[in-house]
Amino acid sequence: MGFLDKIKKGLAKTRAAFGSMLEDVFSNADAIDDDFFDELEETLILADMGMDTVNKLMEELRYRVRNRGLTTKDHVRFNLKLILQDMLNVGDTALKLNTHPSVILVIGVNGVGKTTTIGKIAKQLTDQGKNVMLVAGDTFRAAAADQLEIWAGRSGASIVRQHEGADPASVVYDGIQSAKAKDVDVIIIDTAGRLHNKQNLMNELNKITRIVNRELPDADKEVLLVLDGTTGQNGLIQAKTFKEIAGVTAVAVTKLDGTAKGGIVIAVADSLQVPIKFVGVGEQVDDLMPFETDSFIQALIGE
Ligand SMILES: Nc1nc2c(ncn2[C@@H]2O[C@H](COP(=O)(O)OP(=O)(O)OP(=O)(O)O)[C@@H](O)[C@H]2O)c(=O)[nH]1
Ligand SMILES: [Mg+2]
Repeated sequence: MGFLDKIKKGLAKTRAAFGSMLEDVFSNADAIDDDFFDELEETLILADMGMDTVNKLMEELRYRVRNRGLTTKDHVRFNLKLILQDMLNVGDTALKLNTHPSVILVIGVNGVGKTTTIGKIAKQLTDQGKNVMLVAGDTFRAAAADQLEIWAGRSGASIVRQHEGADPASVVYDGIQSAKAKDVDVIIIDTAGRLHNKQNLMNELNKITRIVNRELPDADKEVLLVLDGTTGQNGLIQAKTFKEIAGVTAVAVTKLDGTAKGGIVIAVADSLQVPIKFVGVGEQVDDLMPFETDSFIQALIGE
């Protein structure tokens, strides 16, 4: 299955809801007037694009209609697409991993899909011939490292883990030493995502980051925030908190196959101003797609 077909399939629920509503808004409009704008606005909000992002988008669209003399529905539709694309274009969508080793620190609240996403990314990197090491920085439960180990097996990555309850920063330290000895290309660090105590989480992530920066000062580092696409506006609030405490450089939005509210991807990119680098569209190893703005918009709202 090609990239576009796969993302279309992954976004099927969103397409069925949002895409068809958008079709209706355009086909029912007699003119590009206030009624049209109101209905469009409502549709975007229902797709979970978030108030702030929708307001910004509507303002820009109205401006263009007024000042660029957009008179046909096709022109307006085309400009809507361009504005959405602009909103997603907030940085490079590819991971920057040019140093040996380079590091991906993966963060996010419980159950969003961190470990699964790590496994899928590891597979993509090993398929490119890279030597990948997974580090079990989620020491909260033994099962977390076991789950990571299964993904290491599936992807051909190595793994560094310690006992349950170990200090995550010490596991990361071990991982880095081992990675240096083994000529690893990419180190991917799993973390626990208990957000109910922000201070704890902040301390833990700070400690991990300090170790990474001290041991690998010149390495390329990505801080990948994983968000569950089905949690809607709640996910957006989590995203803002993590951005504040951890200097997020990349976002993966998972479980888009399970939601009709895929518009959240646009809200996240726009309000965080951090590029979406992956979208998850299923539980299998190849169900994580490197993000492509144009294909995403095409899958979301059609030609
Ligand atoms: N449908 C679907 N399920 C997904 C996707 N990504 C992850 N999942 C599922 O979400 C569940 C949680 O995934 P994990 O990877 O364990 O999440 P986590 O963030 O590591 O969770 P904790 O370690 O408990 O914090 C699993 O059942 C995954 O199979 C996706 O893109 N689509
Ligand atoms: Mg996990």
